[in-house]
Amino acid sequence: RTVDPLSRDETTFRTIDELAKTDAAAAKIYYQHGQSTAKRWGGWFKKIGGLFLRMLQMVAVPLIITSLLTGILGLGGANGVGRMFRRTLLYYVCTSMLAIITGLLVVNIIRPGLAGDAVPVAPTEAHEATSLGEILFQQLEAMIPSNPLGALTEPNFLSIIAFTIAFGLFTLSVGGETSRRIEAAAKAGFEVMMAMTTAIIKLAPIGVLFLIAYVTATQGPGVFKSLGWYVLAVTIALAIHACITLPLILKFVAKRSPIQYAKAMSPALLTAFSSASSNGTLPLTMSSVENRAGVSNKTGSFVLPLGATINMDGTALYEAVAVLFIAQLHFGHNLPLTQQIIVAMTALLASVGAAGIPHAGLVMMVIILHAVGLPVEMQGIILAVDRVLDMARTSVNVWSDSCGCAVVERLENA
Ligand code: DAS
Repeated sequence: RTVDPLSRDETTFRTIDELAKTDAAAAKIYYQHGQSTAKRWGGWFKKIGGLFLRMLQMVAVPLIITSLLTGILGLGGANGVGRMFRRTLLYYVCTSMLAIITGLLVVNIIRPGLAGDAVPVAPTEAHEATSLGEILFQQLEAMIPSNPLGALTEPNFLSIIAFTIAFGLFTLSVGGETSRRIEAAAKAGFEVMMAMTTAIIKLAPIGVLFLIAYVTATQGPGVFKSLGWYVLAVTIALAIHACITLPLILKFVAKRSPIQYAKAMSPALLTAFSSASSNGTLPLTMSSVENRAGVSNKTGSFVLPLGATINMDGTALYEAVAVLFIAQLHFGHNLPLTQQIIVAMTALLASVGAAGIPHAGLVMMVIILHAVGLPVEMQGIILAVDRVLDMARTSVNVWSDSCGCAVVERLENA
């Protein structure tokens, strides 16, 4: 034993188990000693890895605003915000909420954050937060910024997303030159923000290295076992949504054969998987939906561009699962139901605000972690597996947009 602070004269030990108990105590002290070293180093890992997360936070707000405005103002050319818009929006909200509920069910059943033997960072007792009504009202209040510019500096993401949507819709209602000017500015801004975000994402491997080192140093290697369960939970939830929920909607609402429709959309779905970018896949999604799935140009050119920006079932589901996983890791227990409702509502808005570019869901994760009071560094652990999950959730995003075309077309012609 190199460090044996409890060593005493051997003769004092009367039985083996007393020796074992002493060994265990010595080992425990050694482990804690090791832990405190790891914690000290972990501090530096956290600081350096945290720089990468701060850069993600830096682009989140301008990316949300330009992406949302570009998506909404893109409707300007189409037939405005009439009945088709309302039906399209209803489909988006319903399918995104179904995706989030599926994600929450799976992550509450599998409980990936508790599956490994990771050391919780801040073990606390599960406690019910304030009443459901208060929670819901707080969320509603958060979406009406008393000072929109102030919301930018907090940042209060829910307010920013809600205000940007309102600004976009009112810009559409004003129309004319004003609308065209703002749309041009939004598009230009979005291009710049995409370039900046892509450049930052290139630093991800370095950020991942330090953040994984931090999480491992502070929570022990058991955290990787949890990570495996997390990937499984996201994959199962995405599969349920893409292979059960959406096909049921296709079959019973759009009256289309899910298998035929999926075959028709396969070029777009495969491209979405490999590129992890809804925006990048959009031209192919539009041509597949029109030329292979037989949806009219009028519907496709309305539902898809907007959907690529604000309808992201895969991302919404992923945000809900990831945040609950982080909470399980952090607190050592599941979030209470009222907090899970905050996660659900924030995940919906975060998926609306997420841009259709690689790792957009990761950038938006910061919002929900803020909303439920979790430290942003905890996000570090899921950075390592974000790329492969991004490919899967982007395919689900595009698959949901494609199904949306069939549903809206059916409702418009019913
Ligand atoms: N990659 C995003 C997309 O293109 C989705 C995400 O990052 O969550 O849809």
